[in-house]
Amino acid sequence: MRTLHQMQMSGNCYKIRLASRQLGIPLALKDYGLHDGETRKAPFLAKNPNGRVPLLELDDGRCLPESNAILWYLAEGSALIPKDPWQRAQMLNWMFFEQYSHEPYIAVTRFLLTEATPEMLEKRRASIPDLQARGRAALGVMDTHLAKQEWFSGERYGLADISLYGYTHAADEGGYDLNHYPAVCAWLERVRGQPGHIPLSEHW
Ligand SMILES: N[C@@H](CCC(=O)N[C@@H](CS)C(=O)NCC(=O)O)C(=O)O
Repeated sequence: MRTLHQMQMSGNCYKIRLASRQLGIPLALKDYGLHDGETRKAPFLAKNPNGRVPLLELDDGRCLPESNAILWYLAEGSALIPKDPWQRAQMLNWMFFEQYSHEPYIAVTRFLLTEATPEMLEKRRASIPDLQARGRAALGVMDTHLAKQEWFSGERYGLADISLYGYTHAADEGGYDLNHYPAVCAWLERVRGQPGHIPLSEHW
């Protein structure tokens, strides 16, 4: 069985657990602690020189890092990826947006405010207002899009929704007030209502 190297509280890892559950793809989970440094030691670096989870390890030993690449690999050929080339490109557009304009702010503020050690928090405390301003800008972009359309690409739920849900649903933990983004709130409810949806806390 394929193994997901993961941290339970990571939104990037949650994306993979959620998609694999909805795709009916079983995965073995290998857990790492947020602060144990295991992903920066030789055995893990041999699998992913970038030292980060999620990492998908196939039965033949091949390893794939990067949450959105793993999502793409697992969902290939499924209804989570639109068939239409324009909609597929839109899906990628939002998945790149997630990695460049959203996750570095929303995930990082959540990490600093809920998971960082006191030393880490002290070191980065001054950067939090700027990170939050950028995170709010990302939520605003999402809200504008979702006021016009139900899902991020095409007429149905897909990978871009899973990718953006990973950290958006927990944005309040990073100090964001989601009530300012009504279309985002309505979309979060629609995502939660999808068959096979699991919460971030669910482990198996
Ligand atoms: N762009 C990567 C980000 C991966 C990432 O930042 N992973 C964090 C957990 S969310 C991690 O492994 N942190 C441990 C470390 O950096 O040592 C992805 O989407 O998978």
